[in-house]
Amino acid sequence: MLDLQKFVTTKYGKPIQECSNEELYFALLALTKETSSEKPINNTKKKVYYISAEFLIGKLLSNNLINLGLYDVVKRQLAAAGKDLIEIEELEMEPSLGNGGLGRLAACFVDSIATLGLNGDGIGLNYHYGLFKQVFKDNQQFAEPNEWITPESWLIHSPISYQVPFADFTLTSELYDIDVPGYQQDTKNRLRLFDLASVDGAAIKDGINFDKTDIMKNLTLFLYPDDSDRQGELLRIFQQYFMVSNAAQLIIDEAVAKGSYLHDLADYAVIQINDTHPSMVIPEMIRLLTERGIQFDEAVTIVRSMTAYTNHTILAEALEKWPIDLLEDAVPHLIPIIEELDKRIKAKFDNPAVQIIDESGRVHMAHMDIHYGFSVNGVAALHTEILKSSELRDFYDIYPEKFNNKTNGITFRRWLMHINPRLAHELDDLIGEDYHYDAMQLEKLLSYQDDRAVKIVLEAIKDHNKRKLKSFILKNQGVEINPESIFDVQIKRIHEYKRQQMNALYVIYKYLDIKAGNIPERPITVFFGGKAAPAYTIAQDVIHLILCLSEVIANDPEVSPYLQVVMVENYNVTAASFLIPAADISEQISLASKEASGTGNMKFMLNGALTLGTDDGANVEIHELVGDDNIYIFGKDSQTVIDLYKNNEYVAKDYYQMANIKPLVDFIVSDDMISVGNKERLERLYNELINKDWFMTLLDLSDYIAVKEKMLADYENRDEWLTKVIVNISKAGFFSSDRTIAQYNKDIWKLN
Ligand code: CJB
Repeated sequence: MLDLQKFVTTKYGKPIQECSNEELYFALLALTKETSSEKPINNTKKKVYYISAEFLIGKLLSNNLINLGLYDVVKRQLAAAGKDLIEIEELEMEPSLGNGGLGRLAACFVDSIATLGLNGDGIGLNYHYGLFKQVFKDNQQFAEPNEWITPESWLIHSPISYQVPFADFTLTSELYDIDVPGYQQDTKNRLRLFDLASVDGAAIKDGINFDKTDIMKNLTLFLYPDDSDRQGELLRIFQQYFMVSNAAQLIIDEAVAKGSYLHDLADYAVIQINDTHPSMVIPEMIRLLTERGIQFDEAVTIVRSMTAYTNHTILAEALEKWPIDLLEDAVPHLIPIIEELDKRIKAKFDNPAVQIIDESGRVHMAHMDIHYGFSVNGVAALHTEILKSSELRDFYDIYPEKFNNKTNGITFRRWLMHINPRLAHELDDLIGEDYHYDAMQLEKLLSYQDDRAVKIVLEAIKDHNKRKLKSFILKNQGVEINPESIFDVQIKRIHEYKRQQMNALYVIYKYLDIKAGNIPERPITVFFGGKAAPAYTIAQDVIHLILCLSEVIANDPEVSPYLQVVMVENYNVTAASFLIPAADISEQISLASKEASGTGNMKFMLNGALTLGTDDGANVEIHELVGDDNIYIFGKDSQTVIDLYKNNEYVAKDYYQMANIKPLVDFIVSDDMISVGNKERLERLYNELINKDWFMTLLDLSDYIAVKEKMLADYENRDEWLTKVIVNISKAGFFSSDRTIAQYNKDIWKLN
């Protein structure tokens, strides 16, 4: 049994009571690293390499303590000495290695791979300033470098290093590992982050602008550096190639060390390509194999039998397509390989839609992945069906056997046990701990759906979590919120297809309704959180709209007691861990067909919030699991939307002219708004909505308002609402990432 007092005294020569929280944080970091360093690395023959530009791992202390079985004892021993683990954990910097769902999914997956005892590492880059830190000023978003790496951290410097060739120079990599101990597992895996020793933060000028030409200094500074110019595009190619060349060299070395003679490489390794950022691993692996004496044809066969591709979006802009001349400037040695791969496809298929290099000389990474990998998967049932029937239809016709669905999932260690310990303990008491290992056991909770006592406890837990969120917001932003209000939460990357602007139009509706004298039964707090890509102007405008609305409402004494809008600054995993357990309403309102899956929707459901959403992504599966009575669905379905696009039939102005909609949209450019905002931004957004509205906000707005009003009314029937909450928690087991990973392994990786 752990004796934390002894550990701390040995380290600092004084007892826990006399240590600062900072000292205790570093003691716990050391203890956790030591404990996981004692675990052997999983070294079974075949291994999966999950290559991803993003790993949004969040703070690791509690998560690792939970997985190592130390959380409760550490918490107890600290408490006995008058110290609070939650306060200590605040001192940990959150790694800034991801942007959104894609990166968070990768983090959940490495946790689940380790937890299932499978041999698999994540491979990515060690971005020093990661995704930018978001700061609000003048009701606008500003981007600052996010300095998260401290001298002592989870990173373990490895002796592994590779040479990575580019057109004009060769770079020498460094490797940093982060241990990934699975939940109650004897072995561990690792997250492996490649870096360059010479990277230098001094290259940054103001905000997140930096000299894009000096690759030695900037290569791993930022995740998704601005690529609106040629130099920026080149930098992204440099980053992606650096990531996959290191990965491919590591994969070969590890396989050879275990006895592979390369012809049998696929018996030792399988690569999961997470979206198209890592796609260059295909030509790079072919290059390395041929360099090692394998014939080109055989190299292609080997690579095809060991690479699988996951598609995470149907938005064309998010699929990498690099002009061949740009690739030539960065990685000329890959060009003959890519051209040969393309030539073979052109010889076989007379269809422009499936070519790797298109007529304008762009290399379609997804197409290369599909032709030269053995598996293509979507991330929710609806998404995979859309890939097969429309987006990737021509590929599906050629390779039906390659297509499969893997509905996303989330790790319950973080998204239940860590962020909502009271709920987890209540579940332990009610249904036992089997669900820790088999999430489907949560269904046992269904038998309590009419249990008054359980409902009272659930309500008290929600109330507690609302108060915790209140302190978090007060501390971070100096804003007071009302814990007695209904918490309505939309947290995700800011993007037009996710339709934060529709939620903002609801807020305007509610504001005007209250002004007209209709006082809500209970106050409502609408939370938004999310970053907008610095080059995505309309997304910045949406943030501006939300921040202006927040100010207008806060300044209006007629409305502010009943309605508040909070835009959480620098939304990240830590903020999510406070927002999700406190939420009553989970906003999942993307335009149907556009959200590949969503994973926030799963986290909210597990923590007892009810979904207000479209039949999109994994919402469809949530809907099926909980039934019509336990979810609030609105809006046009995906087929209708797909047809509207196909026939070019949607005209935003027709909706704008409607009597209930026009005043809401017009409010965006009202004097009230312009007095606190930036006229140009507000007018641009207004014009975008009435003239274009590519993601059909106005199409679903009336229905959205009606269903949200119904939801707010239903909230007042506490007994029925809590029944719905119980049903949602009970049915969340399907969304465990342990289930998802077990399916990847059974159908794709075939490890063990
Ligand atoms: N996704 O976060 C991103 N970034 C991208 O560039 C493309 C997709 C998200 O991936 C998640 C994990 O699969 C999905 O749940 C989500 O719908 C998708 O937007």
